[in-house]
Amino acid sequence: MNVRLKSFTRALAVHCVAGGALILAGAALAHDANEHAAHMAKVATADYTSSVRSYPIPDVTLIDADGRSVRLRELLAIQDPVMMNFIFTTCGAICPVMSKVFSEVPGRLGAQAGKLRMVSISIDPENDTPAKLKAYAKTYGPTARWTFLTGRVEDVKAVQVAFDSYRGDKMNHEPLTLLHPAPDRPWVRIDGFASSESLAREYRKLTQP
Ligand SMILES: [Cu+2]
Repeated sequence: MNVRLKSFTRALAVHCVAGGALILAGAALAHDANEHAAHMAKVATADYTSSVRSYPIPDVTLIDADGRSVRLRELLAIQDPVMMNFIFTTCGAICPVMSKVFSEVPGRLGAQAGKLRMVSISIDPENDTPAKLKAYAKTYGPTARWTFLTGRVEDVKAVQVAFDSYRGDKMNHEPLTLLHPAPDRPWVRIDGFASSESLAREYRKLTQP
């Protein structure tokens, strides 16, 4: 099985587990039961892979949960370390888990969190208005250093493409976390279901001397 298919079926398994229901139907579920069980086991161990990458940031202006314009290049050029992901508010499967994990990371890091900034970009901008993002953010606790972004469909797509996370349809999205220790450093891409402990560990590796 090629890597891409593997990662797709893993994401599919995640949907099956977390959603408690088969969200995707038809040909997508053609993988056999044993394989499915194996993938579920993998998910249960929360495996992930990390890789160092450079990403050109598209020059787009997005909108935060307060309706303010945010030029993404400026936001990501700040000196503070950034932890970023892609979510959408009506997701019943992996996004609630990823958002919960994000919400736990600062607490796990304590003082080591430093100036960590978190950024979550909606991949469903047609539905995710700033008001909806604001309500969603509230369910995950204090968000003073956590920016939720939405925007024009083509701009959000450009960002997903730039970070190699565009999968055509929001239901195909895969768990992904992007860590950026400083503007002059590369990104660390974390594919898979990293727990808050794992993200805190990866963050410490990047930011502690
Ligand atoms: Cu989701």
